[in-house]
Amino acid sequence: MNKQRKIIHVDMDCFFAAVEIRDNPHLKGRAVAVGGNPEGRGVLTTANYEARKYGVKSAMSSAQALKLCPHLVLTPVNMFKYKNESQKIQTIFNKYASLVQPLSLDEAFLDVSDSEHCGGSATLLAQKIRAEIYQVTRLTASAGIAPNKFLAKIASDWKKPNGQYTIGPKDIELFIPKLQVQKIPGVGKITAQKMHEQNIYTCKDLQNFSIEQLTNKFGSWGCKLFDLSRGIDNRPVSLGGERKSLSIESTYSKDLKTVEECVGKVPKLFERFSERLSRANVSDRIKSLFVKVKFHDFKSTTLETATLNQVSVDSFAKILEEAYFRGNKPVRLIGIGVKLKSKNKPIKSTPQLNLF
Ligand code: TTP
Ligand code: MG
Repeated sequence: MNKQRKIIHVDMDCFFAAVEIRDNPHLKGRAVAVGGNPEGRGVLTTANYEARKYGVKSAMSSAQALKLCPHLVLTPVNMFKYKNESQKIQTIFNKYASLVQPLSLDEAFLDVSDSEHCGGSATLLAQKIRAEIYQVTRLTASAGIAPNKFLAKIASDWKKPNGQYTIGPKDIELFIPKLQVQKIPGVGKITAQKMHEQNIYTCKDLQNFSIEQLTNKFGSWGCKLFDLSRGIDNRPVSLGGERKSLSIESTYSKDLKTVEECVGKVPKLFERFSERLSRANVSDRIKSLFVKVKFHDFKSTTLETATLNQVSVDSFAKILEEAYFRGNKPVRLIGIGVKLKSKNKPIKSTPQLNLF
C-alpha cells in the first residue's frame, strides 16, 4: 500500500457544449452555452471557452448570461446524448485502468499504478487515453497525472482545454506551498473566508499549524487538512457502481505451449493482482474467482468457480489448469480475477476471507 501510486484524473472539456458543437458544426467558433430558456428561470449547465471569456459559466441564469454576452447561442440540454458519449469514454477508461471511479458523466479517476500500458508511464497513458477519446467521440479531454486523487484533480485543470499536466512525487514540495486553500477539496466559500480571516491563504500557511491546532480551528476535519496541505491524500480510487469484477491479464510475447508453462505464470500474475485488489478495497465483496485464457488462435475461454475459493496462487492455478484443457493448445494471454457482489447486497453468510 505504501508503493507510489499513479492516478489519472480525466475531465472532458466543456462537455455538454462540446457535444452540441460537434453535432451542430455551424456553432464552431461561436460563444455557446447549454441550458434553460432565458424567458423562464433557466440556468446554464455549461458554456464553451469562447463564452467563458465573457464571464459566462455553469449555474448562471440564462438571462444573466445573455446580458454578459448578447451574441451567446443557447442550446437546450440533450441528456440522452451526453449519457451516450459518457458511456463511450467510460469504456475507454475501463480498457486502460482496472480501477476507475467515475465522478460524473464527464470525469473519472483512474488508478494506473500497476498498468503495463505505455511502458508504465502514466503521462503517456493519459495522452493515449485522451487521443482515443478524441478518436472515438471527436471530443477533447484534459487530464491530470499525480500520485494521488487530490493532486491529479488539480492538475487536470491546469492545461484545460485539451491538455494535461503531470505532478510527479518530486514536484509536490515545490507546487503545494503556493496552492490556494480554495483548491483543497472540502474548502468551500465559507471555510475559505474563515481561513482568510486568519491570514491563511495557501497550503504553506496551513502547514504552520499542528494537527491539534487545525482540529481546534476546523473540527475533526483538521487531521485531513493537515495531510492535504502537504499534498498527502491516501484515499483509494474506489470502484464505480458499474464494476462487477476486478482482474488483470498479461499477453505473452511467445505463446505458452504447456499447462505447466501457464501455471508457472500464476505467481507473477497473482502478485500484480493482489496489489490491485488491496488498493481496490473490495475484499468483502468477492463472490467468485475466475481465469481467462486466450489461445494462440484467439479463441478464448473464461472459467469461474461456482463457490468461493480462497484467493490464492493455488486456487488460480487449479482453475487455470482446467481452463487450459478446454483448448489444450498454445496460450497467448492469461487473466485472473474475481467477480464482485454489488455493494448494496453484502454476502452475509460468507466467512471472513483469508485473502493471501
Ligand atoms: P464540468 O466538468 O464541471 O464542466 P465542463 O466539462 O462543462 O467544463 P470544463 O472544461 O471546465 O471541465 O461539468 C461537466 C458537465 O456537467 C458540464 O458540461 C455540464 C454539467 N454540469 C451541470 O449540468 N451543472 C453544473 O453546475 C456543472 C458545473 C456542470
Ligand atoms: Mg469537464
